[in-house]
Amino acid sequence: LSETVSREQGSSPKHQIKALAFDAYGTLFDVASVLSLCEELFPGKGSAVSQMWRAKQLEYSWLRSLMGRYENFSHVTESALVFSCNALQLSLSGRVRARLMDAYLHLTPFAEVPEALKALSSLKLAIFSNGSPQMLEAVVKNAGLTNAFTDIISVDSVKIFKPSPLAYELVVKTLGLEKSSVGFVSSNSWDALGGKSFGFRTFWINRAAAPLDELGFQPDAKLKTLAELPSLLKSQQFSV
Ligand code: LAC
Repeated sequence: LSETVSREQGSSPKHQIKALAFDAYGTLFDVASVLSLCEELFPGKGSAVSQMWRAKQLEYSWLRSLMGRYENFSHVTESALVFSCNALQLSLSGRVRARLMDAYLHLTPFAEVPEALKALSSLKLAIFSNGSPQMLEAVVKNAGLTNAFTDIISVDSVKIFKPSPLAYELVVKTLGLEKSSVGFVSSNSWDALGGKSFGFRTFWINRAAAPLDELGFQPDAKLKTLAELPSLLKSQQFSV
């Protein structure tokens, strides 16, 4: 009986996924693509810089959200770069700083992204990111993906970063849909779980075969790459 109930609920229009919101950094765009520039600018220290830079960028976004001291993601990203160079005792000239910040506007999309987006285009597709509107517009345009999305939603409108529920709420308001009709796609486990906690149907893209964060709940599905998403969504469970 419970199987029948969940199948009926699963196929009712109320529970149908009508839109997908994609995280940007690490999900659509490969932040590791700044690694080669870091290595060129800081020989032998490229991976240390890029790893600390990304970790601090996220940490600063969470610290600022908890403190109620929002600054946009470009500011947070630059502060994290300055900190990382200080911590690793590397000098950071204005010119190098500008080149590294510019790399964030030219991130490479993961190889399967353009085709996967095409295969999903019967749904409403949006980006939902911590990135500032200027950063997002630039990275999407430089990757040639402008036409793939109906909306580019930045937390900048609510001035708090993911995983605050106030941030995810912005997607619901912008798209005019119920939470349960939105599929949220992220390769950042903390973000996938943040979206799940908020009430989205959540797809965790786990390219690195990383362990899931221990928060006591699970995303709706775990995928290796975005290429698996179109067929998964056609399955009865998601009834697109
Ligand atoms: C983003 C970060 C969290 O795009 O990856 O929002």
